[in-house]
Amino acid sequence: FRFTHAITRTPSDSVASGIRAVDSGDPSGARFREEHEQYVRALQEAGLEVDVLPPLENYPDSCFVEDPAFCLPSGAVQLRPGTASREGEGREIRRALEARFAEVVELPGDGFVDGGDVLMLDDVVLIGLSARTNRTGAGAFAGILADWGYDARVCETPDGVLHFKTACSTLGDDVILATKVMAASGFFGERKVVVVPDGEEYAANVIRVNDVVLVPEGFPKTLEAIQQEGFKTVVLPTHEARKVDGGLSCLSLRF
Ligand code: CIR
Repeated sequence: FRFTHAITRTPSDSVASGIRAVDSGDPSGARFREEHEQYVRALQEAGLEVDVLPPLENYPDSCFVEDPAFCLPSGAVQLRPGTASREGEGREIRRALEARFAEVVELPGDGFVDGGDVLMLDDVVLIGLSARTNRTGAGAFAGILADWGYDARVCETPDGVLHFKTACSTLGDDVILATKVMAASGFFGERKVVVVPDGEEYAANVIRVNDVVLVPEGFPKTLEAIQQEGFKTVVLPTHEARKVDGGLSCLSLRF
């Protein structure tokens, strides 16, 4: 499968008040936008046409566009992020989805799903329950996926992990990158799992974009492990995103 498009959103200055589990200082909007420009360029160099949506000052975390939507070849789903300050982000991204997809469906019911909790594998979609994604939301989302011909499996995200994909990523067909805890979960069946070395857990969130894997800067052991599997890598700074618990996958919707 090759991606042709991505949707991103420029970080606002209000990202300084973005949600975080542990405070390591506020991110700077200006520095974040510089990192974001490099990110957009890397997606373009990987062959994608990238929509860059304008910043939303009313939504500090809205540059993390992965959470309010999920995109598949069959259509896009407008999700309902499971934290009060982000709930309206689904509405905000809807028009951008409609510009790219013939079918856009809103998550039915009153449950919550953050796109960061959804991992697409070759033949199955894993939905991680978390503080942001509840059973009602996961069930409703699984229903949409079933209509579109995908099998979904609902999994428990390990404790202490914000989103399911904070701790794992798809590197390629049947190859997963995961933290030790996630690797031990059994969620990945027979697939090969490359385990992120201790101390580099943040680097479990990478994105495979066509011929390259985008990897956060500052995690040399993980970088080497990915390269040893034969993948071409591009290293990107995510220092500002990280201050508000964001990673590379969170910053785009790819399809
Ligand atoms: C949040 O807590 O919602 C944001 N500060 C970070 C979102 C990161 N998104 C993701 O992992 N998909």
